[in-house]
Amino acid sequence: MSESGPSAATAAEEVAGRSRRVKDKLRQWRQEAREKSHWAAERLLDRRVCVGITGLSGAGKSTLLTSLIYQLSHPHKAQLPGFAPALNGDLLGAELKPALDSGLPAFDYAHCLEALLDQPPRWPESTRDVSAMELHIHLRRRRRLGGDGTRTLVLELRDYPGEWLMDLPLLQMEYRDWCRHQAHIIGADARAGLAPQLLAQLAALDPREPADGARLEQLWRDYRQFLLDCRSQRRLSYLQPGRALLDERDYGVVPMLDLRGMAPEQLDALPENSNYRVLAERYREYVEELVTPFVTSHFRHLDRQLVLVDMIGTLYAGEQALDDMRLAFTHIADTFRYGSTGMLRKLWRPRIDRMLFAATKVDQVLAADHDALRQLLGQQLQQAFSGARHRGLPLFCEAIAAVRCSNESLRDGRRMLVGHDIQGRYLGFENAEIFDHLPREGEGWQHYAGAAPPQLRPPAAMGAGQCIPHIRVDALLNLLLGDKV
Ligand SMILES: Nc1nc2c(ncn2[C@@H]2O[C@H](COP(=O)(O)OP(=O)(O)O)[C@@H](O)[C@H]2O)c(=O)[nH]1
Ligand SMILES: [Mg+2]
Repeated sequence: MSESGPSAATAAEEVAGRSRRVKDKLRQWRQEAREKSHWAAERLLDRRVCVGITGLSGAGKSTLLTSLIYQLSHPHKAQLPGFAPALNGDLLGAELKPALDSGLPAFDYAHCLEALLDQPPRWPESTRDVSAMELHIHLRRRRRLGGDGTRTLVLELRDYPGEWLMDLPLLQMEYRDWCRHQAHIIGADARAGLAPQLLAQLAALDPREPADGARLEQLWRDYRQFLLDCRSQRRLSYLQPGRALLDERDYGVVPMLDLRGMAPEQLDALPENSNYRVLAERYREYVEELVTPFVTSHFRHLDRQLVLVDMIGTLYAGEQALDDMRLAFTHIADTFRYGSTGMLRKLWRPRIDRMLFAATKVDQVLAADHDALRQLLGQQLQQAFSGARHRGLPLFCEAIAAVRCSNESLRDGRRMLVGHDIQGRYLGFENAEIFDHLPREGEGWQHYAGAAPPQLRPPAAMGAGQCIPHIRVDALLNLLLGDKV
């Protein structure tokens, strides 16, 4: 006998509800699969390319993205003779769309552009997080037999802090390896004299002793400050953990600088509450919860990688700063090394087929120095990447200004740069000449010491519907997309 009454009705409703949910889920899966296969097909057909844009804070990522999107979306105003579709009149325009697939927040183009075009113009506010967007670039397709058509190239742009890239080497190191790595780096000249007390404390931390929470917290605060000082006072690049420089969360990842005489088995056998085990656990958490997901959900989707470098700032900061930048490049090269070991290999078979480095803000120096800057960047890269069997990954380098803020003028027979400083005051200056080779001896570096060019304000004429002036952004576009258009 079948049941009747309210309870039977509820059961029937429940069954119907469940089947509806199953159907919805199936529909959603089918939709996702369709989108995914559409996405994969686009990629196969060379209609989609995913480009990662990174660089340490202040390298110029947001500004370049804004300029790049603006140039491609306004082909009639842009000056992009080095980018063939623009020169040939085949660049029809571009539309910005959210990168729904990525699950990442959208890049705030509207705000960044508003700042640049404001009266007086401003720089976009600094951001320290990852963002993504899609730029649908519309191109004219010329057919030999006449009757032109159009096609669209989807350029997916993912902007993330270069500080995250600096953490990739952690994937290949256990905590004890990282401690030794840091002891080696911290012992070298570049960091000498910065935080002698803290470094002595980190060396004196006994791995066996029970951890004292308050003390470790203080060490973390001091270590974080040390990293910030390495960046602000010495302009160093290779700083870990990278996220310490981006926010104030308590990551608690500090290196023990003296593990001599302790074999790995001895360290692992220490009690759970010992200094070593507690710090090793925090390190493991940092790597597992932050570095690994960055690679699996984000980094491994990239087809191309653009790294922006403040080469001018680093060069004028001196020899140590430049050496540290090369150290960072070497470790980036390592992560691309063919057959890299351990975690990294399990996580990631890079499909990146092209890697570009660009020195930014070159409008801060005379045009005669632009090429020397590119040469210097090239030399740094060659040294860092030589020996890395990075699957023959092709490297390219450029020197650009996303927004050209200066002009050249001749005064008493000397070339000068003229522009406005951040307060809007008109100024003229000459930069210390850049040579295409680095000084051999320490003394030669005097030439660059303290000669860093001033920070400039974006030019005011842009608001009046003119183009955003730039330097060699078209050449960069060509390296990035020339073979796809
Ligand atoms: N002169 C000049 N300065 C620039 C240029 N691009 C960026 N800057 C400066 O660099 C700062 C940081 O740029 P931003 O794009 O925010 O860097 P991000 O932190 O990498 O996103 C800006 O506030 C400007 O002062 C450029 O093309 N020319
Ligand atoms: Mg930014």
